[in-house]
Order: sequence, then C-alpha cells, then structure tokens
Amino acid sequence: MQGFAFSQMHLHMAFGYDDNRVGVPIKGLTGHGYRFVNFWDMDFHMFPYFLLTKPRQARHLLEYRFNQLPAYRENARRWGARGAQVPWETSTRGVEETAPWLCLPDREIHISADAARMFWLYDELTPDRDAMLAMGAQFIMETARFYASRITWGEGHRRCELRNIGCPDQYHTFAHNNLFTSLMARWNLEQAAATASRPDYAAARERAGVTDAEVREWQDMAARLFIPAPGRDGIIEQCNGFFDLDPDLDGISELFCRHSQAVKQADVIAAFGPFEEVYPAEVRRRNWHFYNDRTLHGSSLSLPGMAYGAARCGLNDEALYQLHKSARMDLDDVNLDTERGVHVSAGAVQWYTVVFGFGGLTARREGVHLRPNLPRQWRWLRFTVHWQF
Ligand code: IFM
Repeated sequence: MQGFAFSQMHLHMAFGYDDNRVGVPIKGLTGHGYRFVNFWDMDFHMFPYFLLTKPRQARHLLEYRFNQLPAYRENARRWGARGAQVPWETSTRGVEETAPWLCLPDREIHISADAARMFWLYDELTPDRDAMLAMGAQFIMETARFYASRITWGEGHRRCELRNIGCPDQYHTFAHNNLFTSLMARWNLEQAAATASRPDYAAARERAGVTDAEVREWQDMAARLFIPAPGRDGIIEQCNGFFDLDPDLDGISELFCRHSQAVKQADVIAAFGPFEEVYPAEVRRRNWHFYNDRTLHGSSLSLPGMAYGAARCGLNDEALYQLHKSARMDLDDVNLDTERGVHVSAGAVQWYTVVFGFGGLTARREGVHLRPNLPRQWRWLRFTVHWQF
C-alpha cells in the first residue's frame, strides 16, 4: 500500500494544471532520467488515468498533441512517409528527440496510433464533443495517412504488412508484423475511414485534405493488414519469426538477447488492453504464461503491464505479486536509479491493475460496468472515477 500511494502521489503531481504546451514526462519533474521528454507512456499509459481522474485537464494533452501536428507532418516527411508521424520522444517543440543511435525514431511507429486513440477515448468518455470536431477527427485522419504510407503490399495485393518496426518489446527493433503495432494501426485506419465518412466531420476532413480514394485505401488496408492470429495452442506470435528465436534464456542479458525470445516488457499482453474483446480469457491466460516466462522486465512499465494483463484474465496471485514489486521499485531503489526520478507512468498502470483489473471496471460511452474480482487477501476496494463529466 505504501508503494502504491507513493506512485499515485507522484503520478498525480506529474500533470501540469493548466498548460497545453507541455505533456507529461515519464518521470514527471522528479528527476533528469529520460530528459523530461514524452514517450508513448503519456498517450497509451497515462492518458486514460488522467481522463478518468481529471477529465477537464486531460483535454490539455489532446491540445498538446494537436498543436504539434505541423512538426509531426515534417517528421513523417523526414522518414519518407506521409501524414503525421508522432516522434518517439518529444518535448515542447514537437520534434524527434530520441538519440539516433537507438534505431528507434523511424521504427517505434505505434505511438502515432497511441496518440490518436487519446482523442477517441476522450470523445467516448466525456460529454465534450468539441475536441473531436476541432482536433481529434483531423488528427486521426492524418495519422491514418501516415500508416497508409508505411504499409507495404505483398502476395499479389491480397495482404498488406507493417515491416521493419520497433515493438513495445524493444529487444526486437527490426520486426515485421508486430501484433500490438498492427492492431493499433488497423484501428487507426478503420477509425479514420469511419470518421471521414461522417457529415459532422466534413470540416475536419477538408482541413486534412482527405480524398475519396484515400478513404477507400484505408478501408482496403484495414481489411487486409496481416495480424498474427492465435496458433492451435492459443499462443500468438509477437512478430514474424519470433517462435524461431532461441527459447533458451539461461544466463541471458538484455545487452545480448536479440537472437532469443527474451522480451523487454508486455507486448502481446499490452495488445490485450485495447483489444481485449477480440481474445477470450483463456487465450489471454495462455499468452500471459508464455510471455511472462520470457519477460526480463527491462522497462519499469513491464511489471505493472504484466500485472494488469494478469488481473484482467483472472490470474490474481500473479497480478498481485507483480503489482507489489512494481509499486516498491522506486521507493526501495531496486534498480539503483531513483535519484534519476520516479517512474510515474508505471504508477498509472498500477492504478489500472487495481481499478480495471481487481475492480473489474469497464468504461464505455454507454456506461460504466463493474465486475469486481478482488485478490483473496483483500476484503474491500474503493476508488473514484469521473465518467461523462
Ligand atoms: O516508453 C518506455 C519504453 O517502452 C521502454 N523504455 C522506457 C520507456 C520509458 O518508460
């Protein structure tokens, strides 16, 4: 409890009260680790927390991303793509700030859909329709345009693919058809096609300069984008060729593990967050065990990400164990790096483990549902969320 409260306090303090020129750096302002820049941690991991706890302020994060659109278009051009490509690491200017030697800037492309999803979530869970009209619809179309330019066709135009990308598991940064990235890209293409076809978003479509041919292309690509499916044993291959990598992780270190099935953090398991309905609980459990055995927890997002995935498919003991470890990480200085700052984004995923996992919360436009599934050691759980507020 102490560790959880510590994380929550820092997460709460990390969000500037009324400024749309800054995002939420992954360590807040608690330390210089990660140079105060924003990663997908802000869009994918922290935004839903702020949306459900401080919905009015959450709009600032949409404005932050939207106001940087010109820089994102420029970023796409820099990598030979079209549309708007959100930089992997960015700050107040909207330009890519990732060290080039990391090979990530042109590959960690799921962040564009992660950002687009913020607008959709906000529209879904608040009564503020203006954000989608003024910003979100255009943003979603411009990021879809980016994916369309990044996708390649194969097999005589029967299927298309996303090749040479970085996965959430950053040990495999030259991957083809990563489950998480492809699901997010497909979602973005589908949303953009649906949005562009709605009369109420005609002005946004005009601002984005979307043609009918482009909408047809998005629909076609969304229908034919290759998405790895569960095998006969239910296990989903994280990206092409993953099952052929060395499964022996004995003595493996994160500096030398690309040839192996070592995974840095939740990847297939992270995909089950937004796309949970597609995969039955038994499939999610099997994949959880398979990937948990291969996860080195090289990122602070890893333990809470795996805890959340476990809690959503009923693996409560496993979830509680990893939640505890994650919550104590900075307080006990487990990685000897607390002086470089507190991992505030991990705090958001800890909160999901408790609220969505054990509390069984599902929040949609139509309503909020609770199916509590408390760990056997707990007798009660109380939390507050803002919905349609
Ligand atoms: O964004 C993460 C990334 O996924 C793994 N390395 C740490 C980053 C910041 O938390």
